[in-house]
This record gives sequence, structure tokens and C-alpha cells, in this order.
Amino acid sequence: MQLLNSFLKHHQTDPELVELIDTLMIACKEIALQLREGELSGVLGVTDNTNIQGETQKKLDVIANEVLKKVLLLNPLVRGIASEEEDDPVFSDHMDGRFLVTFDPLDGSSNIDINVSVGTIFSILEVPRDAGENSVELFLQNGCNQVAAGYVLYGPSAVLALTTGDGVNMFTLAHTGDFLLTHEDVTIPVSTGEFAINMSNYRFWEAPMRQYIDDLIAGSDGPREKNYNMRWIASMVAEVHRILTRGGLFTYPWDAREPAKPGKLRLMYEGNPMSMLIEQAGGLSSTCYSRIMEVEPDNIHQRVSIALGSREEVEALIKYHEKK
Ligand code: P6P
Repeated sequence: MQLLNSFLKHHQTDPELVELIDTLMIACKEIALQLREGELSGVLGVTDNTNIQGETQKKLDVIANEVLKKVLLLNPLVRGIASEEEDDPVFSDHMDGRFLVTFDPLDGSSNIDINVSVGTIFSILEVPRDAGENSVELFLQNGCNQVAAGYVLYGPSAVLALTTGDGVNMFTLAHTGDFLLTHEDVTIPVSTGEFAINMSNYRFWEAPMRQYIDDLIAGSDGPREKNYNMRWIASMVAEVHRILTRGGLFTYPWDAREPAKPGKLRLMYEGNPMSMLIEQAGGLSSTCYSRIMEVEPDNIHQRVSIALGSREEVEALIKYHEKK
């Protein structure tokens, strides 16, 4: 089994990017250990704080955020970080740092207290060449500018899914503390019979989304002429991992509960990194109207409607919205 570090070097990955990924994995290993302890180390449950998203922070949200922030800001390659759990970007002392890292430290954290899979999602950008002083503008780059993206899924096993722009590979955390290559050149099946959506929001969706879901549920009796299965884990990392592993469609579309927001999920540290992984594995990732990685951000915490997964299924969903 090949070690993460030697795999990246063997594939001529930029040595500074390799070093940054190693740093990220130091944090993720610590998070994995804290999660494994669970109730035993008193890290479950909530804090008295609410983050900028308006969500009650879990103890482990804060722990994961602090671990990632600490190790990244100590690395001279890192100019700054942006986190779901931080109101504003946090800059290091390294003004000549080459990279910016955005992350959701513990995605799906509503699942922690029920012992269901959660994950860390990360996206790596380079500081723009013409960058001046530290400002949020340094981060406001579209998803095509990402130099690397990935997640660590803390499930029955801890698995890193990583792309540096040359395909997707997965590495499993061994008891030795090493990430070992376990899935090389991951490719998403072009078609699928499985979709993931939170059905309780049905009445709030746009008509094309309701029609699309109605037709999936109609199965072989309906216009799609095949039966579908449904999943909803309420942990995007777990849903995307399933899709990378066996195909599928995941969507969290715009809904009328908060019509001013384009969607629930965040572009910079959920939509973009997951879209890079999905596209690098041969899938598609869309707002239902346009490619997510081409959305120009104007806010570090901006939200986006997401539909991603098996190419043919995302294309079918987009067609329902074109008819609109
Ligand atoms: P809902 C987790 O909070 C998250 O950001 C994603 O990981 C997940 O797919 C979604 O929200 C779940 O949202 O509305 O079903 O709880």
C-alpha cells in the first residue's frame, strides 16, 4: 500500500502543495482521534455559541476549527484561512505565503451526537499574483482556480478523497497514523438509479425540481422508465463519498423557505471543493442552471444551489430546468 506522501511525489505533485496537504492531514488525524473518543472525552454536545451561519456550534465544530486554524496558520506556505466557523478570514504572519485554504471543519455535525458520519471539507487556492494587503478579496476566486480540494470522511474508517487537478484518489487512515492509497483514479458511473435530497422540503422547491423528483418516484411507470432508490444522510461528505464510490445524484436546491438565499450549502468550502472532486471523477456539478465552479463569489459565506453526481443524471435534471 502506497503512502499519501510518496503517491503525491511519485505523481510529480508540486512539493509545496504536498507539504500543505501533509499539514492538513495532521489536523484531520487529530480530529479523527477526538471523534473516536466521542462521549468518553466529553466532546459531544453543543456550545452556547451560534456561528455566522446562524447554526448552534457543536463542541467538535469549535475543536475541529481550532485544530485546523492552528496548524495551517503556523505553516509559512499559508497566507490565510477562511472557515464556516469564522465570521471573517484569518490571516497568518506569513505575508509571502503562497496558499489560501477554505474549509468546513466538521460538515454534517448535526450527526455527531447520533454517531453518524461527518467530515472535513477543504479547498486550496493560490494568493493572486497582484494581491495587496490582507483582505477577503484574496479569497473571492471562482472554483476553477482551486489547485486542490478534498475531504476526510470520518466514518467506519477515516478516508481522504483528494484531487490536485489530475483525477481523484482515496487514502484510508491506518492504525499507524498513515494515509494509505486504497482507491486510485476514482471514476463516477455515468448513470445511476439513486438520488439524495431532503424530501421534507418538497413544497418549497421550484416547479422543475418538483417535476424532476416526481418523475424519479414514478419509476418504471413514469417518463424515466426505471426505478430509483433514495438516500439522505444529512452529511454532504457521506453523500459525495457514496457518489464517488458507486454513482448517484445529490441535490440541495434553492427553496422558498429563505427565497433571498440561492441555497443552503456554502460555495467556497462546500460547493467548490466537492465540485472539483466530482468533475475530476467524471461527474457534473451544477446550480441546476450553470456550472458551480464558474460561479463568481462576492461573499466568503455565500450559498449556492447544488446538484452533483453521475453525468447523465445531472444532465437530465438540468433539462427539466431548461424547459422552465
Ligand atoms: P438538512 C450539514 O448540515 C449540511 O451542511 C450538509 O452536510 C447536508 O447535506 C445538509 O446540510 C443537510 O441539511 O436540511 O437536511 O439538515
